[in-house]
Amino acid sequence: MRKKVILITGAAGEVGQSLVKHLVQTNGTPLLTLDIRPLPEEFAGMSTHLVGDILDKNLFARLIADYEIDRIYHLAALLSTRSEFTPATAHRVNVEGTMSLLELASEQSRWRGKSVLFIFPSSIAVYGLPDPETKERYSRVREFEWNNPTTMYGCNKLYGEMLGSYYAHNYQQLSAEEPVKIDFRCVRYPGLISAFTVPSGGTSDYASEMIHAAAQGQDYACFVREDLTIPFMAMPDAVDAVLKLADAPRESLTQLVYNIAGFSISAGEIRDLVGRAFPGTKVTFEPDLQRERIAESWPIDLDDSPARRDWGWAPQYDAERTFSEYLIPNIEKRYSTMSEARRG
Ligand code: AKB
Repeated sequence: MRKKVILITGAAGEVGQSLVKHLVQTNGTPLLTLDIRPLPEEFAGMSTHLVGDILDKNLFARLIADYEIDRIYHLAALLSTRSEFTPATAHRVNVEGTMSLLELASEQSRWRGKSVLFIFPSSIAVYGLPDPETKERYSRVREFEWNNPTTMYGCNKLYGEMLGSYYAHNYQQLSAEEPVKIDFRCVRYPGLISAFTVPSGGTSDYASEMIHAAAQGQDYACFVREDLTIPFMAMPDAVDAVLKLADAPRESLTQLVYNIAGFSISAGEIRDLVGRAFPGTKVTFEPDLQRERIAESWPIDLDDSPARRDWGWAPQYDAERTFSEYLIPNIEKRYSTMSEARRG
């Protein structure tokens, strides 16, 4: 008898940890979590956790044999900066890894005679605005505009979206018998900010790095210039979005890929909020022009009206509330606990 589960890849990552905590409280289906890293101790008993590589074909054969996978949150990915240093590895993880998961979902859909729901987090990195003037003119981009990614990661995510749409609409379209197709759904995330985890390998990381440095009383040199603006989102909204999209009736969706906006903010405005929360911390702007160019090619904001219309998306955290109610209280608790632990 195969055990019915929800599969989460990249579960030890930023979104993964928040999603596991949420699903354990709200969804009765057991969780099967997969990551190349173990989950932190506090997650013990919350899921069946597999430390493994999404490129490991043997691992997938085991998953197919042992589990009935009802839903997949495919979060595993190398982010934009990391991917620029190892583009070929990024392609393998971000594209071939996604292909393996789509094949797994199709195989399970065929076996169950019922679509597997496949949630895929894409990114603002699929966009490529050619210059600051165009970025100003198209300040709130729509899903079909400027899909010209300038990074390996952006290319991987855009192709991942297309692969998901293929498996959902056109998979095995020449076979005599119509196959049971997967139910693929995707959100394009802005930069995400968590109070409980520090990001690694992304270009939007400067926001979290600045906040977490200030919380520890450390000065921070920001690698993008002060007035550079891109959209961000608080982690609770990021988790809420994929849960809401996953629970939306299929017939209410008019597209498979959705922008979701949080708040659009410049690096200087983040510095101001950090300065108010942690008076005395020093933030300087020492742009790394190569990394800055990547963020410069990303939009100022996103038009997320289709998500609002089709599945009732509405972010709960604007910049003010993200800092005052989510980040500052939790980050202060995190670092005071850590320093107490250090003092032993
Ligand atoms: C990155 O910076 O690479 C990610 C993203 C915006 O998708 N945080």
